[in-house]
Amino acid sequence: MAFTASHWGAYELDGSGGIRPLPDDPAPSRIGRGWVSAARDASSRIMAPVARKGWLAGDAGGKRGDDGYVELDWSEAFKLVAREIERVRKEHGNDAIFGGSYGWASAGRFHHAQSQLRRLLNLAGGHVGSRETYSHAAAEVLFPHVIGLTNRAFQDQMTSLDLVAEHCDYLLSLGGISERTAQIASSGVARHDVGGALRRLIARDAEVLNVSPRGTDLNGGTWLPVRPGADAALLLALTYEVAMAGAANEDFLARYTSGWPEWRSYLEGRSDGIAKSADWAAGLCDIPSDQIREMSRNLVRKRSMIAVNWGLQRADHGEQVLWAALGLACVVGQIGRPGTGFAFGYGSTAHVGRATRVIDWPSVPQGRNPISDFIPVSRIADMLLCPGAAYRYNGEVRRYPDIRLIYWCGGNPFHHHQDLNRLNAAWKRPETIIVQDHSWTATARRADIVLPATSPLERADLMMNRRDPSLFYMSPVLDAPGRARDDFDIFRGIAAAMGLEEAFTGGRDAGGWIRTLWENAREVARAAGFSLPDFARFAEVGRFDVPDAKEVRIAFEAFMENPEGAPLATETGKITLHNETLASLELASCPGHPCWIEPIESLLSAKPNELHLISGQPDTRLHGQNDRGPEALADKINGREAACLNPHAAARRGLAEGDVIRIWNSRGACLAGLRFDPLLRPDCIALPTGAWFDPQIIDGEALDVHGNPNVLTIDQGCSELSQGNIAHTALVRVEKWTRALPPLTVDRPPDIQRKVEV
Ligand SMILES: Nc1nc2c(c(=O)[nH]1)N[C@H]1C(S)=C(S)[C@@H](COP(=O)(O)OP(=O)(O)OC[C@H]3O[C@@H](n4cnc5c(=O)[nH]c(N)nc54)[C@H](O)[C@@H]3O)O[C@H]1N2
Ligand SMILES: Nc1nc2c(c(=O)[nH]1)N[C@H]1C(S)=C(S)[C@@H](COP(=O)(O)OP(=O)(O)OC[C@H]3O[C@@H](n4cnc5c(=O)[nH]c(N)nc54)[C@H](O)[C@@H]3O)O[C@H]1N2
Ligand SMILES: [Mo]
Repeated sequence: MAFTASHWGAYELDGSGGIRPLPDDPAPSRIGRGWVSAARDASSRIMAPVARKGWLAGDAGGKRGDDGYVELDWSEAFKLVAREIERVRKEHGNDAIFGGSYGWASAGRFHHAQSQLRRLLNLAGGHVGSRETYSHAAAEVLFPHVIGLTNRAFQDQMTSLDLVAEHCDYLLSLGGISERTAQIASSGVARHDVGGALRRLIARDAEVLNVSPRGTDLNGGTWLPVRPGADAALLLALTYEVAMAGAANEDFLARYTSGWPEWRSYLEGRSDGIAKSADWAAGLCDIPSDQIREMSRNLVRKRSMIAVNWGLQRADHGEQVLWAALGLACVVGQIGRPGTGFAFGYGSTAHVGRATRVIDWPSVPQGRNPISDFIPVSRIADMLLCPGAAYRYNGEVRRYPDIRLIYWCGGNPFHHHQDLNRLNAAWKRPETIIVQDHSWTATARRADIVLPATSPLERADLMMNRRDPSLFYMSPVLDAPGRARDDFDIFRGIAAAMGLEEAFTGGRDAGGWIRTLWENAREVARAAGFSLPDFARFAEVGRFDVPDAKEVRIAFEAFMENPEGAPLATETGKITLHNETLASLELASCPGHPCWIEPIESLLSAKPNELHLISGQPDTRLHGQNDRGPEALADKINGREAACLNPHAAARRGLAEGDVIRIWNSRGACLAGLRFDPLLRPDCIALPTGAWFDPQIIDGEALDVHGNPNVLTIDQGCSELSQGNIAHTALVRVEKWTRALPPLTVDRPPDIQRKVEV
């Protein structure tokens, strides 16, 4: 059997150019339905290497996004890129090259776009990189301080959802546990089983609370429509009420935590005169105080799990909600038992809380980056706009580098970044921008040199995900379109033009690398106690399932069993509820214990008619990927991304389902199609991410005519600690669009001149 794989699932080849979901995947993702057609869509695929006309003529970047291209031969493209990298190195040094290149690229182990890019740039003297992710930067920076674990290590030991399904009686879920987001797992997924665990839990008559502005964030249970951005207030009040009722688990707190007295003193209002009671929180989080008190009793009385999704910390002061939820779980004192305690990210991807062995499969060696400079990943526009400026990050004062050349491969900043109009201005500043992608994304349309990569459907590879027990040999499904080449081949050509070919390839072609990775994987398997077939056999059968892969886990288990012998790597060896290191930084945006800080924008300070924007992950695609495929297109209204609004909120504004609406604030405006959703707070609007950014000037105003929420979001770090993005913190207004509907431009390639001339 032949297979292929993606971040949203693994597939069998049907033998006639198509794919079908695995027969043993209980809930295949809808994203896969749009995949092959999106890859075949000639109007959105990059067919040949091109260079921007204005850039060739020496313009300074001002016309990026608004210029034509000329086609190049591959050999010319290689020379041009090599020459640019060498010029910038010589004139400005390697710390003027940005190779952070954040993004999800595709799932294969060998053709991993960022690994290939970094392998080349590292050989060429290095590059400025980036730290953390857009997914959960606040957690990545906070967790090492307060639990002594990286987010990755914590995820690896996350209490198994199976145990929650079996043992938990009271699931307090903040932001829900959604099968929409559980369609995805970075590096590939063979089974979608989050929904099954939830159904088993609900069938046991466990009480399940979906604390979220959207009722659809959890399938089943009771919906508590919290005011977005105010969950931290709810969590502080729950903690306060548990403590005031004399129900805090003092043994647990003494044995496993430090700093409870200081935090308690804040909760009681000794530092600021405000007791963080249910009565105080009700007005903030919009959940009645009686209900908060009842919840506080249930958390203690029942076997309870407090689960926070990733989205909650993608917000202003995102650290607080996480730390407060962890603190509450400590005060309740059920961490370390099966199915109870604290969890982060159930449902945010398919693998969080999955009860399978974690095995570290080999990957492409990236080499060593001689340049140590980096930025927190979402500070990209700040970096480009303010070279040399000082900023704070995780206890340091740092300065932004002066970037002259950007190389982006496998990511789409004009999808993922906030305040895209600001990024658009910042993006004009570097001397040269090189983008390598398979599709004409908004980022590719804003590059000076664009190199066409193959998509994973057009090459062989391996799916080996450390959190998934099924391994696949990925067979090509389609021929590469136009003159597209795989990333490895492109970098090999550039490396050759720089005299680095042998060092880059290590003497192997792509097939040789894939075979080598497999041989290394066989070693890993041997050490793990089982054997993998030889390469020829694996390529033939296409799939291997790790034997006895089931492994249920309880977070913090070793520490709980032996807090002195297996202390956490925090300042006290315990979970810190007050943290001296953080307190000593004296950051108003992230003090030394979990606290309430009103977000920069929220419904608490909104003007009449303003709505809170929820720009979560799209159901029909992965971010911007497959947006030109049929599954995503069929979901649009009049070709515009669909925004959901409560029918009452729509009626008050004279809006009907199917209308095209304009959503705007001081940062920007976009069009969207209107869909009704009664399970959404009436003061919120939900516009998923991922519609390809299509900014146009309409009657003198900048308008994204397609429906990308990132023209509306705020480009600011969530604190001076983590500097994570705050995508979920934004207010907007909405009105009916009554003027002529501007046609999209992202449905066709930019203007390309087929003349070969450099
Ligand atoms: N408003 C708002 N914004 C958000 C979020 C939010 O919640 N709200 N979420 C954020 C989060 S969590 C994330 S992770 C980011 C995601 O942001 P990104 O990861 O940047 O989004 P993708 O669309 O997945 O971009 C991957 C790109 O890689 C390309 N690609 C795929 N395969 C290959 C390959 O083999 N080679 C090459 N060269 N290219 C390839 C794809 O065509 C695509 O353009 O968005 C963030 N942005
Ligand atoms: N289908 C699909 N699945 C995906 C992805 C995709 O692109 N498509 N992307 C993947 C990636 S990269 C990531 S990082 C994960 C992200 O996974 P999540 O972060 O869990 O997903 P989001 O959709 O950003 O947010 C989930 C829900 O949080 C709720 N929410 C927003 N703000 C608040 C708040 O203030 N309080 C409360 N209580 N709830 C709030 C919203 O109602 C939203 O529906 O998803 C992954 N899964
Ligand atoms: Mo993400």
